[in-house]
Amino acid sequence: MAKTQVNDLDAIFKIFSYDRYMKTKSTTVASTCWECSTHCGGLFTTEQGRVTGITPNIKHPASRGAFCVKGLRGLPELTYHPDRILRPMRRKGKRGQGNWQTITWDEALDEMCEKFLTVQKNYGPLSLCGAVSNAHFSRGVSLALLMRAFGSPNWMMNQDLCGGCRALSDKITGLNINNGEDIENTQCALIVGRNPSAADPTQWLAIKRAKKRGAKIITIDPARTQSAVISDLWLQPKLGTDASIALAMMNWIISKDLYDHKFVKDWCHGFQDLTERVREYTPEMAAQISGVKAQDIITAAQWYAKGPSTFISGHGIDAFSAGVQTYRSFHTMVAISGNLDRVGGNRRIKKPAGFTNYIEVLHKPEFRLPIEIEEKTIGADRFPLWAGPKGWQTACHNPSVINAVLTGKPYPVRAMYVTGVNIVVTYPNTKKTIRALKSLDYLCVGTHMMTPTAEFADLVLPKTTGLEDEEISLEANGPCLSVVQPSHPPLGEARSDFWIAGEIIKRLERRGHEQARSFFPWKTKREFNKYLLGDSGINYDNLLKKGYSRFNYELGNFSQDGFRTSTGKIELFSETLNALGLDPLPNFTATSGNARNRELIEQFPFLLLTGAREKAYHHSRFREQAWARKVAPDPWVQLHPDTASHLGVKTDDWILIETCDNPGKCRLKVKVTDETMKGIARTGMGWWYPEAPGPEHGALDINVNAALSYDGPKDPVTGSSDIRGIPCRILPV
Ligand SMILES: Nc1nc2c(c(=O)[nH]1)N[C@H]1C(S)=C(S)[C@@H](COP(=O)(O)OP(=O)(O)OC[C@H]3O[C@@H](n4cnc5c(=O)[nH]c(N)nc54)[C@H](O)[C@@H]3O)O[C@H]1N2
Ligand SMILES: Nc1nc2c(c(=O)[nH]1)N[C@H]1C(S)=C(S)[C@@H](COP(=O)(O)OP(=O)(O)OC[C@H]3O[C@@H](n4cnc5c(=O)[nH]c(N)nc54)[C@H](O)[C@@H]3O)O[C@H]1N2
Ligand code: SF4
Ligand SMILES: [Mo]
Repeated sequence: MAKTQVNDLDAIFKIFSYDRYMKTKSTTVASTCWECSTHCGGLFTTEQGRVTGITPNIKHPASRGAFCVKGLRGLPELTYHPDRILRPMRRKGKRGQGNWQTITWDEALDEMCEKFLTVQKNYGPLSLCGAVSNAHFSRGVSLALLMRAFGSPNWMMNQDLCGGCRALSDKITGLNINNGEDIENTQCALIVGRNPSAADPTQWLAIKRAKKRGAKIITIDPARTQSAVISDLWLQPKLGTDASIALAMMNWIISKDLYDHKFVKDWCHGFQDLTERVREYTPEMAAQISGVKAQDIITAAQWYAKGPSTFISGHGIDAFSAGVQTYRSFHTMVAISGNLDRVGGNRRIKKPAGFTNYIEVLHKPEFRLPIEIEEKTIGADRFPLWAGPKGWQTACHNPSVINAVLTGKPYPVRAMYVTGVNIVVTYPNTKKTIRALKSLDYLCVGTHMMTPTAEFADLVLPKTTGLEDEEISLEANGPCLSVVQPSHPPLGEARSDFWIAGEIIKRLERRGHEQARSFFPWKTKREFNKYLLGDSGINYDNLLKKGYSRFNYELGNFSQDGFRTSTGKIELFSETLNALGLDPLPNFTATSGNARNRELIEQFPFLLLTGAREKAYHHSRFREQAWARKVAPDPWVQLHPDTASHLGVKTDDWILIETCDNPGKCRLKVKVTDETMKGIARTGMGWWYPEAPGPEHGALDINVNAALSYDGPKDPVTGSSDIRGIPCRILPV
């Protein structure tokens, strides 16, 4: 994959150097890249209406000069791509046939409003559902509030496949530390299921600086990632067994009296229960479960306990059927070791007093539907901490929505507005997702490019890119606020998700639904952004000038801030889980892959790992860009040399992957490497070819989600499905 220099950050820094920026006579704004949740600060230079230079903003407190090729090339090439959709389009002919008619915004918005009202009248408001990536910048909030304005609590976000287990464990435990790693000051970085060199340049540069300073680096990953290579200690566990390692580390920390007595006494609930629980997880037992040497687990525990240590975690231990308890095992260790909210540890999320973040908007009483309606949110009955009124972001349980569309149970879902998410490619079971979309009465999709999801729409709306919009975001890793600001007006007739929501609200008002406005009181994005800033005292003009704003914060002020749990303490023993009849203590549960029976092992002898990040792509994005396809032309699957020779395949051969519970297949190109473990097929995600025949454009062929099921084992808290550790077989093409 890493064939060209384009993939090399240093080379890019040279091309887009400060010198070149200083010599350019043109307008430059200090903005933020929104292509991924790293949110790197950059200086965006525009000449004759086009962004011609992007330079990392070295002063930005969160990213500190980090940037990546997706922001440098992907973002501008997406914005100026000749195939970018720049006008609203209405379907002509059958769904998925690819015939479109350009229409005006007035026609598009009137149609969308009318169709949604018709479905609302025929099937009730709950039959309307939205879909978005998450409450990331304003698009998630805009979508959720728009659905509420129609009377529906139903919207999907893909966090069950992303960071949902981490977020819920964090919330249940009472930590509030998402993204607050203080890598700059740490003495020990514990990196678990995270591949920062591919996924997060800010984190990766900070880790390299920590290494240079002499901090210990520990990586827990079944694959030899770049962070494993630079680590002082690399633990290579079997897939999905990390909880056993964390529990054994705690066993050691407690039995050797290395925990933080004062913090445990003052602020932790259930230490005695936790002590009992971890007693059985000796390093030897965890070694048996995970395949990692007991001595390595002990060394990791010693280094981590000495601290200050920061826990850096990722998707590799999230988004699977034991995700929450795996995270609980590490999160409780962060607490008892005293690494919470200290210099060099894991900071709690800081924000300026008076500032409102996106998730808080979702939970404000003035924007809520009546509780008896919110309780009907799809999935709230099975996963109440995830979906519905008490849910993390109040969103639905996605696989249950897909089933509701297809079966009408618990009630019909007949119209959808999908924006900022490419669900045909990124949800497991592509065939089923397509079937669901095709069966809808009405589907509207907001997008930049014609994607396999947009192909099934009745109406396609053209979206602004991160070079054309204004947004505010709280960066926990700064901590700071940062701003995205437009480098130029939107091309063509592209509009923001916020604008679209506002226009639909106007139409609802005109049609006699005056209550709709109460869910969306802001007339402009600027007004909304000022609402977020509230009385924080942060000056909007200064924010625009610098691109970021720092604010003062204190560490470890526990008596002032407290913890948002029922006991007011960090809940090692979770009263919330206990009340739901779930295990209140962290545990290790074997995932479907590790608990296989013999028959399954014979038929599906390998384990599939999906989602390894590629530097040139953001999920399914940028597949239309020539540079990216040159860097990474095809979907690859890593196989260990022994596995490859057992199968009789070599690098560049194509193979088919089939998993134990989905009849679909995925075609992938082999890369033989000892970076990955024996018996594992390690691949990425998000593949489709824009040039392949539509409407799927390869999404049923080379997209790994075509081979996965969304109906398998689920995490009991988040309802997350296994997207790795799944028994699979490998067939020749
Ligand atoms: N270039 C690029 N960057 C991205 C993205 C992108 O698409 N492209 N996507 C962004 C998004 S939304 C996300 S969620 C993040 C995800 O990025 P990360 O959080 O880094 O997650 P992954 O790349 O899925 O996996 C990280 C590591 O977990 C390992 N792993 C897999 N299974 C296990 C296991 O059972 N135990 C342990 N300990 N490790 C395991 C994998 O081998 C991999 O090296 O990346 C973000 N950054
Ligand atoms: N098997 C498997 N499946 C996975 C994963 C995995 O590891 N394995 N990873 C999961 C993870 S972590 C994630 S985060 C998801 C990602 O899933 P998606 O969010 O579906 O992934 P993207 O390809 O980023 O799709 C975003 C779409 O929104 C459009 N878009 C981008 N910016 C904007 C905007 O500002 N407004 C609007 N309206 N549209 C915009 C893009 O053009 C693109 O079509 O996939 C999940 N699916
Ligand atoms: S890591 Fe890359 S894509 Fe993500 S915000 Fe930074 S520059 Fe943009
Ligand atoms: Mo994600």
